[in-house]
Amino acid sequence: MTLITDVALRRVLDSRGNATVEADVHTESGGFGRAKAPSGASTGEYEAIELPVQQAIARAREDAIPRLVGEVYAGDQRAVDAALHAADGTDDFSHIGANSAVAISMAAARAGADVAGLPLFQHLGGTFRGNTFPVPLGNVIGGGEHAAEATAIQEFLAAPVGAPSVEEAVFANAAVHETAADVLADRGVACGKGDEGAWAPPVEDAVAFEVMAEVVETVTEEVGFEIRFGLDVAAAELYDAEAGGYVYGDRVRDTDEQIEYVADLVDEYGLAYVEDPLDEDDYDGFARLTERVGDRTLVCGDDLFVTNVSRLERGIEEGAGNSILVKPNQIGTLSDAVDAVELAVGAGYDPVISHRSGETEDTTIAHLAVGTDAPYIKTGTVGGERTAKLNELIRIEHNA
Ligand code: 2PG
Ligand code: MG
Repeated sequence: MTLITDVALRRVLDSRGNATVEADVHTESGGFGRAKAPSGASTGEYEAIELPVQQAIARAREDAIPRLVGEVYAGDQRAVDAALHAADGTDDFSHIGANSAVAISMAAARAGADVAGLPLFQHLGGTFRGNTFPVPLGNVIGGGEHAAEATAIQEFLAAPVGAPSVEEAVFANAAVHETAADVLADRGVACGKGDEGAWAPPVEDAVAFEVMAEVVETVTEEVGFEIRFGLDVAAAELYDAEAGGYVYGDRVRDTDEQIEYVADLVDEYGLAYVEDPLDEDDYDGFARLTERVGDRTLVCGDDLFVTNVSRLERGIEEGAGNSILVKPNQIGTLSDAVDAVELAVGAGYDPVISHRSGETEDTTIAHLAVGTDAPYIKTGTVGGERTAKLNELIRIEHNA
């Protein structure tokens, strides 16, 4: 029996030193699941609402937990997530907080898996998935909202598309990260790291492109399989309507120029992936860019789609992008995240399961990526809260 008998919520630390919500779910037969909410810095305007942690915990205790304890089976994820929605009563989790909701949703999934004696990815639907694994996209150099005085583009990501295994891919990304520091040092650039462990050098984006091109070529030769790179432009953070477009230091690019710029980068550097190349309201710009380069790169919507099926439906209708970033805390529950994955796959969009810049040692997204057979996962290269997911992927690959 997986009837939920107790849900405990508490405040714990995330990787930025901020507070986040941890949930424990217990079931009748002794099943147990624990999960933690992540947190974004470059959050999309249309994301579900993260409340201050103590408020999120208090409201969930008052309104959500009574709808779960003694009422819902932990193994029935749809029922758990429906109860969370009913307890919240809004369309953006602004009453109980998406941080409480997602922690409870993921902890219940873990409790359900525990009772069934299954690894979480199998409980989440991975039984029939075959032997494929997601390609890990790893943040190597970055700036934007994740680091001060660094690149304008938020993330330069290693994409080990030719890796024969997750394990090889994870180590290739770590090698790209390490080699990037050497190449930056050779250029006399000393730097620290941003929120996700990527190098945060005080250089123009053009320098980061040169460094990434050199590094992926070097490491490709070393490992013997193809590594490309990609970007999260996080363009909503650069967009300033009053300034007339996308602000890169002293330079402003209007929408036409931005599309031209990104399309040229795709061809010049053979980019495998471009996330949020345009503002979060610009479906038309996404569609125009996808028309131009969508046959040779992934054009991924993060702030554009916010893991929301309504926004994705509009994107599919308009041909905006060919890929969606999937972050469970953007939408609040695992069921909603899986709905977004299924809608995407049905429309030929590649789902990329993703971490947030503020993370914990929680590994749920590694299981979600494998369980839904997602072709990509974006979860950093180094740093404990990132390696927690990467090492879990290796364990899953090894059936450990
Ligand atoms: C993103 C994410 C993760 P944040 O923009 O894709 O890399 O950043 O969690 O700050 O939104
Ligand atoms: Mg993003």
